[in-house]
Amino acid sequence: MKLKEILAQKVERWRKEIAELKKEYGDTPIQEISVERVLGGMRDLKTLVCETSYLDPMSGIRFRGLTIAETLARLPKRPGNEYASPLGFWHLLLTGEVPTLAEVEELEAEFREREPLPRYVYHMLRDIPIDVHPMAQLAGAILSLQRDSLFAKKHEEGIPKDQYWEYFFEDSMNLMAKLPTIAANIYRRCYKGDTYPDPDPKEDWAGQFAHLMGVDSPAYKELMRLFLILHSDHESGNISAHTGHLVSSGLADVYYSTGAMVCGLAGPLHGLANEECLKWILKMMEHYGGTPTHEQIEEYAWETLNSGQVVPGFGHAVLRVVDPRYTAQREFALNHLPDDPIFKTVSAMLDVVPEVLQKQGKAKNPWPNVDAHSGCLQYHFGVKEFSFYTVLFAVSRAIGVTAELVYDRAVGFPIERPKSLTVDMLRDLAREVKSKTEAEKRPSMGVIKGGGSE
Ligand code: CMX
Repeated sequence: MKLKEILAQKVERWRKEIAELKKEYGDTPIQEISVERVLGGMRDLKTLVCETSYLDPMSGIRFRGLTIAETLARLPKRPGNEYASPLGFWHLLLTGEVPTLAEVEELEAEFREREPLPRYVYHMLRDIPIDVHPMAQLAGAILSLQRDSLFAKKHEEGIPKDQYWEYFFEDSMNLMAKLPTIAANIYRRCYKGDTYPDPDPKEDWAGQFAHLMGVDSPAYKELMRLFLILHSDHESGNISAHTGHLVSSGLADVYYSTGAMVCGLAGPLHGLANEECLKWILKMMEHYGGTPTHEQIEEYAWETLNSGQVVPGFGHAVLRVVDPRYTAQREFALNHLPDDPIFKTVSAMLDVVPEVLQKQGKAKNPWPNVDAHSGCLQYHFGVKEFSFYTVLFAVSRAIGVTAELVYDRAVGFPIERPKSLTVDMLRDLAREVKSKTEAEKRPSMGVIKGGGSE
């Protein structure tokens, strides 16, 4: 069955589920908010709904209830391939169902039809100075495609609200089909002498991306499949996913929302950490003249911390264990590049850096995250241009974000509009609540019979 038809069958049930939840528990409080949470980036506040994935602090990400290992095992693969196509994975995120190989191939064919870029996008990319960061180029190219948004057009014509999701879905299909071509175009223009391989109709979506970048080794295409699945979705509170969700809540279409998501991902504490981490490793290797010893990594990590910087690739706002996305990439490396010197350094960092961070005593999570590993794999296959790494992350994150956007419009989530207070108001409110709570806790003064005052 076609993906859109499967979705159409689900939408009614999703709407009913939300309506029932609201009716039955709408005014039930589920959490208290402390001042620390308000000042601390809203950590742990349960204020978002995300159906595509859930992040458990101790066991990591689950996509539609499946761990990474279960996801990789259950998605159908082309015969001879090590990893499944990310398009089958997109189907899973969108619908909650594992597709058949035939359904994935149908989606691949539909993407191929929607793949060609309008000429003006090529022209726009040609005119951007080559030293504009590839993430800014990517955001610009995505925004330029907004011209063709079906949702924006239909909304202007006045379609009813219950049809919004259909055009969010169509826009997502069109954008996702074009993203590898846009990203590869940025890569070839910035780093590969402005030369471009022709698309190969036999490739799947991920293989085509690698091919258009000019990296045709079968192992790299497998890495691309794995990478694009792993980086896609991490529930909806992270900066990039949340930005996409927030922007679309005002009914900005998929192009605006995904462009905003890309901008959110571009910060060094978020997606750009993959670029930062490999830079950190290579600088350390250069500093010590080769693969560093454990003692040298320890020294270098302390130098970084003592100069007031973070060790990129370590720590996480939610996770409290080694990121399973790191582990999945490590398994790939053990299979495909066990002797790579950068991989050996990444492995040694796992032995050393968490202990250093624990000794420093600031980071709540000293373990490596996804970004500690991804750069080393790209570098191994000749993709040595760090500034491009977050673009790869962004193409993957679009898989998760577009799936969330379609769901958001299907169930008709309203505009997001939390309340803000001034510092004085927050202090006054906190003072009032604190004195009330303390008064309630104080033991009541019993009346002493026959005593003095009443
Ligand atoms: N190196 C040094 N210090 C770190 C650290 C690290 N890797 N991770 C956390 N800390 C510090 C924080 O900077 C913070 O210090 P201050 O109190 O001086 O502000 C303190 O430890 C407490 O932070 P936390 O509650 O443990 O972590 P946060 O939720 O505030 O931040 C994150 C999470 C990811 C931004 C942080 O761990 C970090 O900066 N890591 C390095 C950058 C990185 O790898 N980012 C990628 C994350 C994955 C992704 O989103 O792509």
